[in-house]
Formats: sequence, structure tokens, C-alpha cells
Amino acid sequence: MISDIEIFWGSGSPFSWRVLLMLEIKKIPYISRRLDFSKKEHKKPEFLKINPRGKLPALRERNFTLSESLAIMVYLDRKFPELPFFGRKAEEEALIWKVISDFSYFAFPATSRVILPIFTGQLASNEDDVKTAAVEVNAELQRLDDGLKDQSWLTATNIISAADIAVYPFIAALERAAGKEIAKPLNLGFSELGGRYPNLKAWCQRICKQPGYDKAYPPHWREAA
Ligand SMILES: N[C@@H](CCC(=O)N[C@@H](CS)C(=O)NCC(=O)O)C(=O)O
Repeated sequence: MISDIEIFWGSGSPFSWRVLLMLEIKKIPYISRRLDFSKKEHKKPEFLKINPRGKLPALRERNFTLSESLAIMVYLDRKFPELPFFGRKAEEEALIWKVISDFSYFAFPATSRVILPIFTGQLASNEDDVKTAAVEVNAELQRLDDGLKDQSWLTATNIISAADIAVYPFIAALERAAGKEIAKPLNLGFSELGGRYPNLKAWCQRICKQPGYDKAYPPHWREAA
């Protein structure tokens, strides 16, 4: 199917991954525009016209441009309502936003304090802070694990939703970061997610089985496993 939806994204960006997962799972046709962080393509004037902040992801559909992963997810869900990712009923939509808000306010700050220094080679100078943040991250992972004890998805709907897609890339990034050789000696507690958080691991595996998961997976993660 021909599409006018262009998606600008970067490999390994959890925010980009949210959008790509949604596009693939909902089978929304799109034109992929991968930008290379190492070449600073996201800071070039041409892209700054689409997102003046120079951040990925972004969407362009003819004259309409949009940044912010959650806003893009809402836009796509409205345009392609089959398999709704933001629920059908008021209660469902509210609970999906509750999970996303919880994650954004309580888990994301500590999560980024762990993953950024590890992925950007700045662990040595931030080791103490990474360890402190990891304590907070573990508390949040425990909450998620407890919540998944009796349900398959992060909200009690019996289908995958935007809540799962918004949170998953960060959990995958945490597991990958903690499993890196340089991070292993710190024993951050989530390099083998399933050992401590079996419900969360099972949820990750359910997401991995979603259609299009492989296509959305960060390509450079495969190249440098
Ligand atoms: N709140 C934004 C965050 C976007 C963001 O921070 N993207 C990162 C990649 S994960 C980025 O583009 N960083 C490049 C830079 O800041 O130079 C969203 O949800 O889309």
C-alpha cells in the first residue's frame, strides 16, 4: 500500500522504537527514514525543519509534521483505529495513560541515568550514580513484575496496548546495558531479567512474538550484539 507517512528514526533510540513497534504491529504502511546519530543527521537543517529540537523520532505526512513519540503514537492510532492501542472505553484509555505517566515520571529518570552512561562510554565517571539509579530502577521493575503476575499486558486489557509499547524499549535497553561487559561487574540486577523478574521477562517474550517485532528491532544492536 502506498503511504505518505514518513517516519524519521534512529537506531537504538527507545523513543523511536516505540513508534516503529506500533507501526509494525498495527501493520501501518510508512516510509522509513533512518537518520544516523553518529553523522549528526538529526541536527542537519533539513531535519530541524521537521523537528527544531533535533530529536528522533518524528513524523511527516505531506505538510503535517510531528515530534514526540507519544504524540506520534496517538496520531497513528487515531488514523488507523483498527486494533486500538489506546483502548476502546474511557476506563481503558485512562489506565493506559496511567501506566505511561507512571513510567515517565517515576521510572524513566532513573532508567536514563543507568542506560546513557553505559551506552555512551561514560560509565567510569558515573559509576556511583549508575549504582544509585539502579536501586530506583529495581524498585520500578519489581512494581512492573508484580503487576504482571496475573495479567499478560501492563493494563488489564487482554490485548497489547500503547502502555506496553511505550515501556518495552526501555526495559530492553536496561537489560542490554546491564549485560554489557563494562557494566557486568556492577551487578545492576537486571542483566538477566528473568532471574529476578520472571513475569516481566515473560511479558518481554510476548512482545518479541508480535508481528513485525524483528523489523522494528534496532538494526545496530544486531550488528553489535
Ligand atoms: N520526548 C521525546 C524524546 C526524544 C529523544 O530524546 N530522542 C533522542 C534519542 S532516544 C534523540 O533524538 N537524541 C539525540 C540528541 O539529543 O542529540 C520523545 O518522546 O520522542
